[in-house]
Amino acid sequence: MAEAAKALVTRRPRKRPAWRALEAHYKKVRELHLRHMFADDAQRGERLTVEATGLFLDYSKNRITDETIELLVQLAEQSGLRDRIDATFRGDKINVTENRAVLHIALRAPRDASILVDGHNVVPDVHAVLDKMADFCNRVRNGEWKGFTGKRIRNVINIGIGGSDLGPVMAYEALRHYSERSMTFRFVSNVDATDFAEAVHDLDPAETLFIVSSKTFTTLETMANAHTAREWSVKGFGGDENSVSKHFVAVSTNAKEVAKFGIDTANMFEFWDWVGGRYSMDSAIGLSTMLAIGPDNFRAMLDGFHQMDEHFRSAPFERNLPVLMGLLGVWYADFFEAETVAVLPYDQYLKRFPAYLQQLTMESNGKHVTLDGKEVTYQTGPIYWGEPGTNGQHSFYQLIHQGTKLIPCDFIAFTETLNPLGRHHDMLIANVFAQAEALAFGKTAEQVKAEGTPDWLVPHRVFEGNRPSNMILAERLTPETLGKLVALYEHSVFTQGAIWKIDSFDQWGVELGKVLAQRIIPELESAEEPPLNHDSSTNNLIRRYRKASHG
Ligand code: G6Q
Repeated sequence: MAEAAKALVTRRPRKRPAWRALEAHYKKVRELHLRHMFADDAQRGERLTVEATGLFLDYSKNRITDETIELLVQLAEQSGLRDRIDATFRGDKINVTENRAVLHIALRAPRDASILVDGHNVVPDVHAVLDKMADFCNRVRNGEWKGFTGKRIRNVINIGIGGSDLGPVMAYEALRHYSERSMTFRFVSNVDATDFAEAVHDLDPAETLFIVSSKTFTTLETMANAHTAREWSVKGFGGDENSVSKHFVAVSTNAKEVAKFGIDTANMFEFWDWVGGRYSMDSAIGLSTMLAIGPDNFRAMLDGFHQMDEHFRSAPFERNLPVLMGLLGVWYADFFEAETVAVLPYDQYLKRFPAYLQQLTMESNGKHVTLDGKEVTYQTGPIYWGEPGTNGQHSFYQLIHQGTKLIPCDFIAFTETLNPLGRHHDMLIANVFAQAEALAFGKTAEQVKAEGTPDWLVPHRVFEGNRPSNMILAERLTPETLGKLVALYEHSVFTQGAIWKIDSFDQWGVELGKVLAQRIIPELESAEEPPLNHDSSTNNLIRRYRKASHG
């Protein structure tokens, strides 16, 4: 990088010339209404669109002008985004606080690619695990892998939490259409025993396989559930511990702990410390996904991820889907001061997609200091939330249309349905288009009056409009499309992290949660009244619980 460019990158984000220019530019744009921007520019709805890898993004209903995009792209350049992308794909340790490379892109690299971590090409390792997973999945799916009593496996339960749960759950739901319908897939994450109890209540241990998914294999919730599962399973075989090897497999980076738990490491599927939990659904953590949809569909999903990786790496910023979406997010978070983003998939199969994105976006960019440890002076990651349409329309959309908060929306829809029944799909798509239109253009007092509304009611029925949204359209929800969609958001999060100069790949807030409860558990369980040294509220709550549960 040229010296001058380097000097800009080292500046604090708000001191970059493009950020300053955007501050001035914002003052003009905030006064503009989408209604007028569209009226003044007949081509806007066609011009402000990008299509790549089969995903079409219409970003014309955003509160932007051509100049906004130019300035945002300059901001990306002045933030060193190009270098950050190259550093990531090169395997540099860009996760500085954990001194780790960030290489989920290697999980979907083709066999002949070479990506080095400390001089070692990790791509053959990735494919060796994928091949092992495929072989295992084929054997379970065709009945060759039998349970301890010789019955075939009909039920699969993934035990994991956070990144070891949300991706598998989301992908299973999203790709259910492609799943092996003769098998049942369930997911246990919560340490609340209800989660486990409900998951197994109607299952036969002889037909049930548990996948214990944990990068560290030390996570409290997962280990508690895994031990409970082992007791439940072994009991089903009259206490015969030899059954474990037929009914438990592990996905982890920690072979030692896996062996200690009693799972043969031959039945362990490996991944690596350069895969972050929330970026791991396409690693061995996706074993339940592969069991459900089969190895070929899983590889198609990886191919979708890879296509988006290549687009992100090579497309110019102004035509780059993840970069554009990331920059628009920065525009709303830092200039309009929007606190949240709603993700609204108009596809029932994507019902867990917003929950999945919550972790991806908020765990990655919920940070308050820069890479060099300085307090940020601007907003970082917004709150992501959402529900599938059209359901949300009958509840919280009210606030998006007429509330006092600005909520940029990402609509996601498919031109073809996987379940063509009558006119359902046309009705669904009519709704998503209508919502984006209504949010942008609203309804003026004149229009409301012209409908014969009495004067006193007019203000209540006015829609201000000027509510921004993106529309992401794809042809069909396939494994490949899902891979592209997830990678789109992964790289959009990355883009924002680069602008905000934060470490999008650590999660100290989550680590904190992992240790906090450890101190209180013995205080709840000890037979003797324990000395308590918390604050008076926590002490009181502990005493109250002890009294109630110890009788
Ligand atoms: C993800 C987070 C977190 C993690 C879980 C489970 O990025 O680090 O959600 O995935 O805490 O951790 P284990 O896989 O180690 O059990």
